Amino acid sequence: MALIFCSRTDDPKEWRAEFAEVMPELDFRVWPDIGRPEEIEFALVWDPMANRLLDFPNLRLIASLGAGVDHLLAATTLPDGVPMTRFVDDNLTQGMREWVLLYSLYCLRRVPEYLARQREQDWHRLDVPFAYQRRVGMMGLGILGEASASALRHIGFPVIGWSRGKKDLPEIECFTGAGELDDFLALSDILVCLLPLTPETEGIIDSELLTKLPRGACLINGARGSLVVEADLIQALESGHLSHAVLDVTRKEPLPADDPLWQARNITITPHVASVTNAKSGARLIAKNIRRIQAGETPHHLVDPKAGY
Ligand code: NDP
Ligand code: OXD
Repeated sequence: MALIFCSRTDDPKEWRAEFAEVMPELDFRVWPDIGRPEEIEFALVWDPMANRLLDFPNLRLIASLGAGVDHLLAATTLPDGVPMTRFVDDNLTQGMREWVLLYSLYCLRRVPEYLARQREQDWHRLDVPFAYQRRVGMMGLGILGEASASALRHIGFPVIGWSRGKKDLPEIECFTGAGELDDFLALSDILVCLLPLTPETEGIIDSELLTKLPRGACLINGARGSLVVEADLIQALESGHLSHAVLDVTRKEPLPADDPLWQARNITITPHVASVTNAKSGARLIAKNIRRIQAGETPHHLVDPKAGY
């Protein structure tokens, strides 16, 4: 029973050690040392190998190392009928919840302005609102969006959310689909994006959408860079319509040295670290799905290829 591991960011040594503990019978192979391809039954992937999955004729599971599966669905050659799973893990959710709380408070408490003033040795107060005076709009109310929204609600922000299907969440006003997007945007002082990247959502955060936010709004994108039209975002920051943007993700990663985002005004960039896949808990949840497949059961957290997430 062999698994092929392929990731541009995750450390194979760490994952090998965790699988050795939790599933010692598993033959853990690391791309490109695949051995005999017909022995590979499970693939654990983040990005670069997606176009090579047809090389394994006996594949029974394609497990994404990320919650987002756009990297897999963008591949032109995916084997038919092999179940594909998202990465859904309490540690990943905790990481995102912390990142969203951190940067929502960072925007609320005007930290970027204080940091700029510190560089000028400027000791003055700014007016700062309470959380209950600024509404957060959460785009995407899935595993990560819902957990982050409820944490924001817990510290006093009024929170609204937007998703594809109708939701009913405690203390969070929920908006649904394209028909309710404008009403949702008009109320969002801090817009947090935790949508998956799909053909429907690509480029959704463009100048038209940004104009519908209240003047002075902030954008926090922890999802995927290609959801945002970056030139439109820079323009909205330049004009002052947006007061700040926090991006953990960008269209090109790593962000090239000459990308205008680096120099844009009022922007904070983190290098795709909002929440990082954890090998200890991750190996356990993948092993659980492998055992389900061996028992003839359906794995947890299946991707719906039609919906794109
Ligand atoms: P989920 O699949 O659980 O949730 C996705 C949410 O987006 C759902 O509420 C879904 O609606 C909504 N949605 C999807 N398409 C649309 C649409 N066209 N219009 C409106 N709403 C839509 O995903 P997760 O919460 O687990 O993850 C979200 C994303 O976060 C991932 O896809 C990934 O890109 C990103 N991510 C980033 C990380 C980082 O470190 N920066 C780490 C982990 C994830 P519905 O509920 O109706 O299905
Ligand atoms: C993910 C990510 O999708 O790390 O999990 O971006």
